[in-house]
Amino acid sequence: MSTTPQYDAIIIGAGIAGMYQLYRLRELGLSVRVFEDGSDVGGTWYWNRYPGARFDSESYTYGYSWSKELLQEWNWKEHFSPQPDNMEYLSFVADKFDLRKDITFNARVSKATYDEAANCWEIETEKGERARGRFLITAVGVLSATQMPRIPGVDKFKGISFHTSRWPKDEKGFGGKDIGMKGKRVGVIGTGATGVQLIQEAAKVAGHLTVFQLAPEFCAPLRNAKITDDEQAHIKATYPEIFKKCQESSAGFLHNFVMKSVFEVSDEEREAFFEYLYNRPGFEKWLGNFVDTMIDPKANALITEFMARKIRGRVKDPVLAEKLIPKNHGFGMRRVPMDTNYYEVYNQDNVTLVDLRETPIETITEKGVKTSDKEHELDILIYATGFDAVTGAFTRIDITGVGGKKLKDKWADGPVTYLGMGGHDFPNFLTLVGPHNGATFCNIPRCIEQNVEWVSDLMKYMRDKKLTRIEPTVKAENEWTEHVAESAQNSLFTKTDSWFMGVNINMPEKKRSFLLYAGGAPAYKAKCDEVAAHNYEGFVLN
Ligand code: NA7
Repeated sequence: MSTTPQYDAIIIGAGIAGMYQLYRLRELGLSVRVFEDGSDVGGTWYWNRYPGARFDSESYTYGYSWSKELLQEWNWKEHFSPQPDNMEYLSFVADKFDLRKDITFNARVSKATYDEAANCWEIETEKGERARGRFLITAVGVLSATQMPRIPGVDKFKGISFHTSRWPKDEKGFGGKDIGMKGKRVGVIGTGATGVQLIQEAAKVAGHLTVFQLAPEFCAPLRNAKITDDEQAHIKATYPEIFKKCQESSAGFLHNFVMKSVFEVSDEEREAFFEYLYNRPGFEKWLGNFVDTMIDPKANALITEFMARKIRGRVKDPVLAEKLIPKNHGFGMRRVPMDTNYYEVYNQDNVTLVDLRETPIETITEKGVKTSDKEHELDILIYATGFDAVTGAFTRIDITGVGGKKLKDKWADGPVTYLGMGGHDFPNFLTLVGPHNGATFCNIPRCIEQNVEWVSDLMKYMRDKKLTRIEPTVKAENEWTEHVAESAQNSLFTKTDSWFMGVNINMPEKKRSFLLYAGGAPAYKAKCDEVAAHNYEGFVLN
């Protein structure tokens, strides 16, 4: 008899999604085991401990909404909470709901195989631990598969060096370790949302900071602030309204697009509104703008020109300013990094921008970075080079479905999914925040809750009806996959290369296809609810 432990459900990942899914399934009385690569809960906030890491979502829209007690007990300290506080919050949740007892830590799942005869999944960790579960629920995150650059010599550098998502832990607290940047020659490769957050902190302490920039992003001011006692009381008193507003917005934020064209207002009104947005906190200047700025290239050109002007106003050296202004995409067509004095760091004497389009990196050396013109000697070299986004966390696990079919092969030309929740030939396999899922373009915890609740309702439905197997039909997944592509065609996201489109300079083999869902969170939820109301239409259940 097999000694492999058997559960009703196995969850991969103990981040925000995995933690809540565990809680909900346990409430249903199911036996659940979570396997987590890290040594604690927290997912994104466990791994990304670099200085400057923080929410770009308003903190009080980011926390879990499902426990009134938790909402009242937890005090967010800042409007855009920093990583150590976020990790502390998730640890507090894990303690409060006693989640850790059902989680195996330091357990990276390397293999998951569907056993047709037994109608269950068997997972195996890198260390060889095995477990079986009727359902396999992935909570592996959208940006968790760390991607190092494909540059010769990455293992040559003799100084301190790592990827931002592998920043060492501060053993005493919830944040990252002080790696001693003070006074040192620090290099950062990558200027995405992560690089921007790190650069603005490193510039405060480094003896000299060298930023290696391939292509700039359009950054916009975060405008963070401490939460006052009065604000705290107001937040706690108005949580239902906050979450209602998020639920009604297109991407789960407090912001919603202005549903009129930028061309319906005068030049003066438009300029005043852009200026107003620029001075507002968070993503409002992106997601609270005129709706056509994200759809119509002419409308987008107006906000793009405004943002470029702002950069020119913030960077003293006009030549440098031009290097920091994206020329290959408009504002908001890629993920907008939120900044706090990012552009101003380039006015400091201790900061140098190396434009890799002019002087490409040839190799990493023992001493630093060799570009086409010189060797930049460094003490510390940080890779802020991003992730194998959205699909990477799946394809790095050897996932095998019916008849030996591999998920990696199924997604070779881009993901094919039903509701971003799984696909044909992979029964009882449910992908929280998977590719094509509404939660991928969302204030993520808001949509994670929708995903988890939908899966939990499904589990209850199947148990009540004594059903044990669920699998999407080919028709349903093809229709959804087409719908995902169509929803993106109306937006400007598809008109530029970004991780939204599966484009990664370090992964030329990855096919260009839209990995997210651009139809909006309310439409996604409505579709999921409709599917459930029609006895999980599009799935075969037995
Ligand atoms: P991103 O947004 O993917 O940014 C990665 C950055 O690293 C980006 O500037 C890349 O330039 C750069 N990069 C990648 N490979 C190289 C090489 N080989 N050489 C030089 N520069 C390179 O990742 P982040 O971690 O910043 O952010 C990910 C998400 O996390 C973010 O959107 C938030 O939602 C949170 P490129 O863009 O290819 O020109």
